[in-house]
Amino acid sequence: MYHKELKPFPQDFLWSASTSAYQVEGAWDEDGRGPIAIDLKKDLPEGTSDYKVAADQYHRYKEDIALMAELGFRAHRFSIAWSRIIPDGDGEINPKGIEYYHNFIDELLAQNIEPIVTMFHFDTPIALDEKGGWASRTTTDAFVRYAEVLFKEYGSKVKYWLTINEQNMMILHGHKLGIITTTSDDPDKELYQINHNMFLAQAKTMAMLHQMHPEAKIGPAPNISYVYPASSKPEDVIAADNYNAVRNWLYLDLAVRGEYNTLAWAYLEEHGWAPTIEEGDLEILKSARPDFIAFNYYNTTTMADAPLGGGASERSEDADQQIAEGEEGYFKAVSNPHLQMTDFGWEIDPVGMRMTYRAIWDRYRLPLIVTENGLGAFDQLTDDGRVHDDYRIEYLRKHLEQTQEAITDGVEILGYSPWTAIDVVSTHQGVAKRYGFIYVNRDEFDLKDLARYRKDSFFWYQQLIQTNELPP
Ligand code: BGP
Repeated sequence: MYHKELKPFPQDFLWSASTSAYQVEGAWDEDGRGPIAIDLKKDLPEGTSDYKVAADQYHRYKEDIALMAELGFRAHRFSIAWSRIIPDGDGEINPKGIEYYHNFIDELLAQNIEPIVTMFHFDTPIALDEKGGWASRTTTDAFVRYAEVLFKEYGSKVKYWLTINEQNMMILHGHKLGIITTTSDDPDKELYQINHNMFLAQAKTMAMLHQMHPEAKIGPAPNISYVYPASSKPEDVIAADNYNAVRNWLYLDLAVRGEYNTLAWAYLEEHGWAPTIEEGDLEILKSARPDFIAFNYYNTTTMADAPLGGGASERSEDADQQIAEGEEGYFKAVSNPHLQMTDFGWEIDPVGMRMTYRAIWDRYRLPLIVTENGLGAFDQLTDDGRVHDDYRIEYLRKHLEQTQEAITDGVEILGYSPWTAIDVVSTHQGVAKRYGFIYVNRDEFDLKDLARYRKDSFFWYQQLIQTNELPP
């Protein structure tokens, strides 16, 4: 298939960029916000900042939104911190937290920027962790109550809702990121119970929004990336297919079809990790339907057959949300020799993004929104008050070219919201790993003046949004 003419981006395409509360807001113990696990984490990777000040957006949101408006965002994806709204997760509602997000959303709307709200981005209130965390249905119920508060407060202002950010990465890599706590002596079994409880919370929440605000839209936001076989060897293809089931389709089959993926379920049973399913659970899972699928995409994964004794991954030690762990006897994660890597060892695969769009669309036929994609790099602020991040422009351009290819292939895509609108603290690699269009003047431990600077990518994205096409 060869296209001479690519279809244009739709006129109402949601050009956006993303952040998450704990990575951008700071003000970690102000105005009644309750603590989350990562606030108190003692063993942050060496040399990396904590999240207590982050980009200080809590105090500077007006300035940040003015910059977003200047850039031309049509939408902005951000998350609401559960522990600002209900500090201990399931107790009293905090009026200051409610007010903050009213102000934030009103400011976006005043600038004609459509809010895309993530309800939960890695930040379980610690008081709930102490009651058993997501392994307990106390947390599931608490989440549904929190969702109800959000829908009552903001439901008439917010059209696009995302339930849970990267549930799959919380299950597969949550320990490494310090965002999931397990207490039992069979942590993997506990993780898949956590997973099940999150699916229930998500399904109930989607059904509730549809009832309370039929005009609003809601979807899941996992990290989806297509899994390639290392070769055409049939055993490699089976390994890749199995990992696709465990990494990707388990999450979307539940969110969209309300059922466990067969291959993933077989994998869970074989390990003794199948969750306890209580009476009524399957009906709850079946009762909900998302309006769209949001997904985060950074790169693909490549898997080979994994005979016992052959190791699980070429890069087990580096494993994180984009460097797969693999599992001996099941799938062995290997590097893809056709791809380059970022400064942080993540493979770069724009064509894989087209493949990922196609795979999700083929399977579910729901409109898609990209809620993360982007390049983490060691940006340098230069004397002219700019960051010359041509490498980021290149990265975004290539992924958007493939997005246009996918649109031309017939995939329905509603919007693109790269990571990040403004520099934030990375999940485990500090402040130095920057993604933003807007630079924040601080280092790992020196907060400097936290001033904002426009990067070259800011002006590039501005032009793109103005013209609705990739700049020449
Ligand atoms: C995703 C998360 C984000 C995020 C991004 C980049 O997994 O949803 O919260 O930070 O990846 O990852 P990192 O910060 O590790 O570079």
